Amino acid sequence: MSPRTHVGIVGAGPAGLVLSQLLDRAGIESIVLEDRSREHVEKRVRAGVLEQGTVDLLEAIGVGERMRREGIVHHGLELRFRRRGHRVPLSELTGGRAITIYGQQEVVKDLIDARLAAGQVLLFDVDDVSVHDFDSDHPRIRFTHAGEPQEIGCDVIAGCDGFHGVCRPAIEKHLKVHNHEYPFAWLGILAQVPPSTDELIYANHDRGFALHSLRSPELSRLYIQCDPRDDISAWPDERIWEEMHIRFETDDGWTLNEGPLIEKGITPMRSFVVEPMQRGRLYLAGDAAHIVPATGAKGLNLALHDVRLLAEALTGWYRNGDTSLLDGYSAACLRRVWRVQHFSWWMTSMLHRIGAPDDFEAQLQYAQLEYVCSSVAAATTLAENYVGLEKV
Ligand code: RFL
Ligand code: PHB
Repeated sequence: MSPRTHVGIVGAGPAGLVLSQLLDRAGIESIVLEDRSREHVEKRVRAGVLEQGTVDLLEAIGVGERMRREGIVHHGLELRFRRRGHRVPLSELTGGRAITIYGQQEVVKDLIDARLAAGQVLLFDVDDVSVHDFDSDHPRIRFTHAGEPQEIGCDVIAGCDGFHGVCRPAIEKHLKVHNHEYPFAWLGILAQVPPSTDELIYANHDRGFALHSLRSPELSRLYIQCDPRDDISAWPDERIWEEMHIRFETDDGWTLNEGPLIEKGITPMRSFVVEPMQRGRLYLAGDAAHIVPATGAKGLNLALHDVRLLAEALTGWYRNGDTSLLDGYSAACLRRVWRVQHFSWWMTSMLHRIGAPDDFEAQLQYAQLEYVCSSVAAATTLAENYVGLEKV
């Protein structure tokens, strides 16, 4: 007999771990399967900006304690162009809402600790994961663990295995796929140096976009737009800093602190959505179903919105057999997915340079940036989307 659980969750990223935690609190069992090691998922440097709603959710599920202590709350951000900075007062424009800077790998660490402390089954280093029979009432997940082939029977499979996972490909022939690749990528670094700014700086420059973010009072996180075909070896540390200095430079003598790099990598920019996000008893959540370009800082936040809806839907089904929320899961998620896709595309288009300096596209970008920085209505549009819309 293979072991059984209510919900078989593929992937221990933010989506899979939060789903498991939410289900546990509703008395629904789950097993989480992850193909990488615990050390790998706890060290993977990715997102850093948590919306107010994400912070509230993490607090509500009992994993907010360290985030409250170590997370840094930001009430504004800077748009920098034509060598000048312009502050967007996020909180002032959104009735006091804010963002919190707290690394995704810290969120993942807190969630893994909570899952294991609650005695939940969370298997790392599994291989050959495959999903079966989700068109029936008895879905199964097969995998290998410690060299042994294994199978889990469950009521429902949650595909939380990210963009390169196995769950979406298992149903992709039934889905409509929207894919838009941008002609640029981000080169991201984590540097051991106090941030040169108190608030995030999004810079539009003739040589391309640059972003100054942070992780702590000692750690800076910075990105520059680069060619998606670039190899990281073409970017020695000195070249990266030189380019950053140029793109962030202002007329009022702002300076950029340099320090040793702890991490660097190149990430392509794409917008991707599949519809619907479900097939039979297989439900996709997070990056498995959609990717947004990182300029809006939305991927992790959107992933957690999906699993909140999925947990609510599963809770209704287990409590009273009501399938209405499960049936409407994809449609409910996609409303926010498309809002966030639009915002992320808009931020990306406004800030990245594709053609020549001062060409038609660049002039449109400046017109839009000037508008956002001079009109309360336009600034509010940016602010309310950036901190996260309450209702979509
Ligand atoms: P994840 O985090 O990719 O987790 C999926 C997990 O599934 C595992 N997996 C498998 N497990 C079992 N069997 C298989 N066959 C499997 N295949 C894969 C993987 O190892 C992994 O552990 O997806 P999830 O949970 O949906 O979370 C999504 C977020 O990780 C992602 O959207 C964000 O990181 C995006 N993102 C940002 N989001 C924000 O909200 N704010 C930000 O500031 C932000 N900045 C970023 C970002 C992503 C970036 N990169 C590197 C893509 C900055 C960057 C540079
Ligand atoms: C980050 O801190 O990693 C970060 C911040 C803002 C973004 C994307 C990434 O838009």
